Amino acid sequence: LWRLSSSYLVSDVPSIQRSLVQHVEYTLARRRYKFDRGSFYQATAHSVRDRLIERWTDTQQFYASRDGKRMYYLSLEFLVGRSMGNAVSNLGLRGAYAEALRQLGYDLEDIMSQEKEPALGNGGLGRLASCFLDTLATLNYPAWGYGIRYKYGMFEQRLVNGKQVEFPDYWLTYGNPWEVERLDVKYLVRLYGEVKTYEDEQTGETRFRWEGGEVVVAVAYDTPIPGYGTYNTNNMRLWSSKPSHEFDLASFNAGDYYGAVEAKERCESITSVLYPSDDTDSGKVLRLKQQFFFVSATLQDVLRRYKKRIVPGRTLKNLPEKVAIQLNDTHPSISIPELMRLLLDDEMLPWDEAWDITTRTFGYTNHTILPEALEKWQVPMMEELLPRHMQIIYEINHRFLQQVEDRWPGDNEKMRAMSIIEESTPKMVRMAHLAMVGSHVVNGVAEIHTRLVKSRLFPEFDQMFPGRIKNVTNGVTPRRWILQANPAMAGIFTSILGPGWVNDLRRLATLKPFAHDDTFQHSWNEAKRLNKERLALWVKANMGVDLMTNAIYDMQVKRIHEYKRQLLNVLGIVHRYAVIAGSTPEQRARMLPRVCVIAGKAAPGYEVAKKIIQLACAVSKAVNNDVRCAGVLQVVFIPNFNVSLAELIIPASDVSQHISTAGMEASGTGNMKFVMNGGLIVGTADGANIEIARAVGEDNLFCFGATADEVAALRNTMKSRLPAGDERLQRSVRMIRSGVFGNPDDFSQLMDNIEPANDYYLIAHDFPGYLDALDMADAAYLHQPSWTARTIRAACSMWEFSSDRTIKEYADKVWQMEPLPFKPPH
Ligand code: 26M
Repeated sequence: LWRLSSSYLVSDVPSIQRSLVQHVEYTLARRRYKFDRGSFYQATAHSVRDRLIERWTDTQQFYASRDGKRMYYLSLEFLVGRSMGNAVSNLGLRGAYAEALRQLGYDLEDIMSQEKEPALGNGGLGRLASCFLDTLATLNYPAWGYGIRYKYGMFEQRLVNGKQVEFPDYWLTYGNPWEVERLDVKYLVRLYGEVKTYEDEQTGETRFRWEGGEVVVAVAYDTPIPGYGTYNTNNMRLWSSKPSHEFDLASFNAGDYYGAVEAKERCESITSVLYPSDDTDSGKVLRLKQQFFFVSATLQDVLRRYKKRIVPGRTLKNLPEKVAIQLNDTHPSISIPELMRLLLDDEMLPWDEAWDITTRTFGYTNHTILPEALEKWQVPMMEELLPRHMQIIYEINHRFLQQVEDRWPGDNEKMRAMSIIEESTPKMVRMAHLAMVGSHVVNGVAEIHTRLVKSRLFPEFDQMFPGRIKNVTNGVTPRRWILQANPAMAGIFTSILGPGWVNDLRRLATLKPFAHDDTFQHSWNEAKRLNKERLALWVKANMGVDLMTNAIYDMQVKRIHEYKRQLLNVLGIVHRYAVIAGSTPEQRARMLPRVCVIAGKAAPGYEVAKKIIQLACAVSKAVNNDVRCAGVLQVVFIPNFNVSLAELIIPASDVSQHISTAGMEASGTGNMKFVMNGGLIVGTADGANIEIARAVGEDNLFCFGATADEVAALRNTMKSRLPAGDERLQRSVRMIRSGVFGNPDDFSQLMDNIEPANDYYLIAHDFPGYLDALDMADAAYLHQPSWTARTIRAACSMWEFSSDRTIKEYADKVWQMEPLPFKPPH
């Protein structure tokens, strides 16, 4: 068998074409047919998949044969985006596939656009997880992603009468050629039930066993994650829930047919839908079920793999030497009591040993300090769903509070503040405290954010566990965010540097001396123009709007949230509109033409965010239909922002806005993507903006607004001493309130919220500085050769924001893990 299967697929053009035709005939079962692009996409995907699978199974076999340390990235979200472009480029087969398709009368780009992207994440946190998987494979780290295979991903956003309407995203309609269903890899997951106590026959100690309740089956779906320029291909394992057979029998025998069917449906519903909120904790029991379901299956899988390798003298005590588990926010933090339960109740380890293993295995990444986003679970809910875990959490807390008492004797205030249990009615489990106590490293995602985690979120913990909180600034993968998204610019880099820059972004720095070179500038500007035209074409085809391409492209694309201040952007646009409307045709002819792009989804229940979208659409309509704005200003709200649209939008930008109220955006990762693609930032001193400014030069980031420390002070003084309003802001508010953009009642709440007494996000406070920053950017842009030089130098200074740097830092500071490159057999 081995000899028969040990030959590898050939990937020259004729071989690829044969494989395409075979898949059309035998996989899609279509013959003598003129097939549409959708079917041809399917055939191409299967052909590419075959080539991934060889490398994937080889890599996994190789990892199994070595005794390296492995890392598991646990995340409720992976925002993978489309796979085909990534796969052909990471395999080094883009040229071959393009040619094979061309000869058959198809265009690779066009075929790739047929792919429906899996949207198994909300935004930054989920996309970060996917960038990390790309880098982990590229750098040959033996690492897997674990998550949930939601049937319905992030909702599809449509604009109906200028308002967001959500539609379900059933992304599996035409199947998913990138995954392999592993019907043989399945685990039982228990929910509800009760805890039985019994006496250990040998030691006489009291032991616990969790029994009864409902048992659900977790089935594995694996997706290969190819590295760029390496043979290593990692795995992303997503779990899907199915009813279990045991469970069937019990219910059906009880004679309640309908009840039994209903219960089966409930099992499948666990992995039905992604929660579409990235800013508030819903506290819903189904969400807790999702978390526990995927954590339980994952830990069983991880322990099974660890135990399969038999090494003399090795026990579970050695687990942290061979396994690192990273928790992507608190969402998978039920892992901590679950691993404790497995070690205590199944493996019969004493508490201290189990706790030592657990804390040395886990690392926890914090992505927010916003109180409303911090996960808490009601104790009564947890007691019912996970009774044994609740006992264990109480025990963890009890022992932890003893340590607090030792450190600060008699300080009840410290105990109350640090306790894992919040003494409210009902009592709540604070998952961030649990994750903090149960991990050996806790990291923030940008320098300022880590500083705030230490000073505001966990000050007492930072004293108690000095050095446990570390910073690892986020990064994004240059494979997707430069090479794939911006072929025009990537082509320039490759023509000068060869392809090596893609996994060594430092090399771009050697181009900085050419920033003023005429030919270099010319091709750089050509690339930007091409990217604007590419976007304009899409906007025309999908929205019917003719965008100017000779304009400055000013963009803000990200989830819609009050703290991200899309409202500040819209108010700035209204101000610009007022200025245009009040000027003479001669004055207008001298203005810098501008295209403003806004895109992003609001959580379905977040009314204020939805109103902001409505206002943006209303302003867009008024501006685009006003002849006075023709050739001067256009505004578009692009619907259904997702990874594929980001790849189209970002490379077309000249300036992008990252204007959160300082201290509120943990890092941001869009900011990095824009600068890498030859755009500059208008932004606040928040998140990774601060580090980006340091890397590209402070004068290349148009910074404004209160700093994080000032924000805190301002919020306290504002209510007593109201600042004088800015005349320009007041005029914009008056326009909105007077109905220039439709029924003012729709926007009265938004306008009330920015009255000085209510202005929690400091929109009014930062407005003048914001306009100044935009003016600075415009002035800089008008000086074209120097603008081009700035964008070149900035883009070529971004190496530290490659997720390659980020992952090396995690490997070093958190995982203590080495690469394990696999040398191909041919
Ligand atoms: C929580 C409870 C119930 C349902 C959903 C959630 C939830 C889901 C996603 C909460 C937060 C979620 O994501 C938060 C997020 O995306 N944070 C962003 O993380 C990025 C990567 O670190 C940072 O760059 C952003 O600044 C940060 O906002």
